[in-house]
Amino acid sequence: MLGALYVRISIVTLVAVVSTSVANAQCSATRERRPWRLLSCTEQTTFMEALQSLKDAGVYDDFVMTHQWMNSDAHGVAEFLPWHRWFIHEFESALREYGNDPCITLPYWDWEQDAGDEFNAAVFQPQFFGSLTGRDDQTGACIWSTARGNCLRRSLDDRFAFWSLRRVLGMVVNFEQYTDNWDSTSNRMNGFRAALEGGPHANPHNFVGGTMISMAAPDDPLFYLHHANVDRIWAIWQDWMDHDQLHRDAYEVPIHYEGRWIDEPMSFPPTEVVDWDFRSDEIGDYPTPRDVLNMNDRIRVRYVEDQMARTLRYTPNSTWFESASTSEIWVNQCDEEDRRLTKERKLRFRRSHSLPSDEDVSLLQGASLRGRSDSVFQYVKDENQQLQQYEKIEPPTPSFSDDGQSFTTFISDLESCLKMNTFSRQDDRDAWGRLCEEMPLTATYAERMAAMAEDECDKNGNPFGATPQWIERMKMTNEIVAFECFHLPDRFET
Ligand SMILES: *[C@@H]1O[C@H](CO)[C@@H](O)[C@H](O)[C@H]1NC(C)=O
Ligand SMILES: [Cu+2]
Repeated sequence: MLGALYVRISIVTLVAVVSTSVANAQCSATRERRPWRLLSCTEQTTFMEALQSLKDAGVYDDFVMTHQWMNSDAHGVAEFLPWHRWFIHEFESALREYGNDPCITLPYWDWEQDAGDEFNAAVFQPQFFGSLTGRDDQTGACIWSTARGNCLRRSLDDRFAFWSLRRVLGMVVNFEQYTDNWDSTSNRMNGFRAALEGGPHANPHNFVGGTMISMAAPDDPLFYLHHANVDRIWAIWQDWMDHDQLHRDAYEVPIHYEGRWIDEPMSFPPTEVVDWDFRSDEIGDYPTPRDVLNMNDRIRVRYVEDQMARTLRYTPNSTWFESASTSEIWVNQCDEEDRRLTKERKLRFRRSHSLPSDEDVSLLQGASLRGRSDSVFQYVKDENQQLQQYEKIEPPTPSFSDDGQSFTTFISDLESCLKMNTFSRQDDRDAWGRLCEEMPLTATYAERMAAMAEDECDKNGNPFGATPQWIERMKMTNEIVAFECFHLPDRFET
């Protein structure tokens, strides 16, 4: 009896101690955001629970309404990046306030790692709503409802492949300014912000589809993980361009920002409209873009990341990034069993939902999924009448006219091209041999080298994945390899 009482008291005491320590928890001053795929299963579960708490408290829906409310003040304009930086920062604060972990941070979805294998992205695993459709794929039950009370919709559309790492980095290193030098009152169609917004930011929205392509996109929790990644890419660009070293007063238009409103408080709905107060205690108002340009000024966020910086062979500012060393590869902490289940689930999904009808097939043929004109996907029926997807590469036809003289010249040029094939590595020899046949014979040596680099890029998915020895042998600098690998977004003129 006494024993039982004692035990009971100590449990009560323990609970009291735990809740006090939760309330007084000292989180580190800087919020460290990590990739979803690297969280442990427990961390992923904690995050899901925090989302649910936010939803139950009605606060989650405030964020959806805020995003819809601010549509034209936050999209297609200068504020796009700083506005979303603050928006997700506040969402993270809300997760801390309403969830069980007062020090929780927003994970990010580094979709560039999933480029080319979109359906297998770790974010679609069972711990993250499990479903590629927004419904439980066993029971069909709705597992997350929108602010308007409908079931979350997703309709994955693989015509919108994610930007690969090399494409994203190509954008990062090639845009020198936040915007162009044009008239500062019009909306910008060029510069880093426009490229990021219209290019790699747009594709995951379009790929996930459904709710994610509406202005109610924050109804889909993937929105926050996606935008954390967009924010991280902006931060990488800022760091790469040395904007991290600047005092807040030194930020200027058009290099670091665009338009006239760098010192105007950004637009968020007042507390009469939504309950969440978007004003910053520290600033005493809604933040200005300048307030959030430096990640270690009014906000304190640090991205833990294992790819971009390593790939650029560049040590990022440790105030902004915790980066893997050049030799480290970080692995997923969630267990193998989950991964296996996820894979099976996805296979099921592909069988039941995703295989296109015969009609779709003709539409999909010719669509370039990787932004490369020579790479198309083809759907073919196998012996069981199941549609199977194949990637088909159409080699360019060698161009020569078929009169005898040109043909003789072609053969001798081809032979001399093949004679230059002195590479020691079999891969390189194969590539060169193929290029001799595929490229116009008028191609210069440099053009062939560039094509070799491109070939390497395609294989590795990562220009800097080419070893230093390879680059040395190719007599190339990193910059040239990078340039050849990247497909920059089209630049529009107003
Ligand atoms: C790193 O970032 C901090 C904060 O923006 C800045 O004060 C510092 O100068 C930067 N360090 C380097 C080496 O650029
Ligand atoms: Cu948005």
